Amino acid sequence: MRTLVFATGNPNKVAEANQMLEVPFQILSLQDIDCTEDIPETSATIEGNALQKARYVSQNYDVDCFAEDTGLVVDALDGDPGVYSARYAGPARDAEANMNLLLNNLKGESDRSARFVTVIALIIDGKEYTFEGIAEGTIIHQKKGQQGFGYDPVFQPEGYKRTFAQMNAEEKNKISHRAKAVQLLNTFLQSY
Ligand code: ITT
Repeated sequence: MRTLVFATGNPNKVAEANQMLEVPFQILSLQDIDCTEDIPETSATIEGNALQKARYVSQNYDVDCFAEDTGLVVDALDGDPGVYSARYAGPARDAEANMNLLLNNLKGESDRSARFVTVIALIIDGKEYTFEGIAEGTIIHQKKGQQGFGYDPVFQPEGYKRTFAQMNAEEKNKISHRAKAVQLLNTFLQSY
């Protein structure tokens, strides 16, 4: 079976991809190819970061691979935190601090519209492809729910009265930005 490296340091994402993808490829992690260094993520866009990670692994390890980047784009904040979502409140990548800063910056703001954007960049047989998944929603005024991770407690997806953090993984994965991008990758690879 052909192999495809998922360029993420997060083993949970590899497991999730293995579950969600129904493709004739074995998905390998960075650990599987002995890539342990920090991969640069210095682009100014979500798509740019996904491509940067995939190119790094493709060029340095000579493998077919894909990488993903996700950001929360808030209209009233001119698209922030966007590509800087993980480190919005500082280098500690602290989810609570990130949400507190976001709620603070939106104080008194009536436009609460936002979206999660995931871009997957795939490099296979030397060619590049990107797949984008978007979940539209609003930023509520207080955190609600215990499930999920990151900004889930403050993000209420369109058409729902609950946040992502008030949904179980199965429910979130039917409508999430990441699930939509993975589904596009799935369809592409099935007919590759
Ligand atoms: P890698 O290990 O794969 O590099 P990362 O830690 O850089 O992942 P992401 O690019 O996946 O993180 O996400 C950037 C930020 O967006 C980070 O703060 C996450 O907590 C948050 N985030 C990503 N997906 C999310 C989701 O489904 N729900 C809530 N927050 C999310």
